[in-house]
Amino acid sequence: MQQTLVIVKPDGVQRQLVGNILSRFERKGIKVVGLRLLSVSQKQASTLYSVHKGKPFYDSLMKFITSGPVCVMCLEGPRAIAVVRKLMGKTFGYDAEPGTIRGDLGLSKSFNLIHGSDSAESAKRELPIFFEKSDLVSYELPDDRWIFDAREDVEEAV
Ligand code: 3AN
Repeated sequence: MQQTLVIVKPDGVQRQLVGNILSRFERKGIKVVGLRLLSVSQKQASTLYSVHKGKPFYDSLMKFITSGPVCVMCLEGPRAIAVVRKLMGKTFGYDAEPGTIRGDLGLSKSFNLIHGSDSAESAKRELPIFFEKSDLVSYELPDDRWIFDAREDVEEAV
């Protein structure tokens, strides 16, 4: 099982798309194990986007992510990191495939609705910015055994 960080960015919260976005992950069979609505602090934002420091869009990215409430989630499932990235679609809404979150719901370059960890290392680094271990829950769902065949081999970095 992998855990990954998803953020519905300020544009998604303002446009009341949290439910729509969350339900796509739920329908897929991915489990929500942490969920919070919060305002991102400067410190959290600079840690989250440390890899983009120095890039031309860094300042506007920082301004945007701190501009209003966001919904942060810890999502869990087999191959969750890659699956979430697929459901998100390509970075820019105008470029993202129909059927994906960005492809269906947005057309902007900078207002792109959602962040998702891009690797196991990123997830490991990003989750603690918003969640303590004790914020996350572990639970079984009745459908779990129909969503994923436990005999399947899943090789993944956690
Ligand atoms: P993704 O969110 O698909 O992982 P990244 O990690 O390349 O995309 O970029 C992080 C964020 O930086 C994006 N979500 C987007 O908001 C912003 N961004 C990336 N490239 C650009 C760009 N060329 N112009 C404006 N914003 C950008």
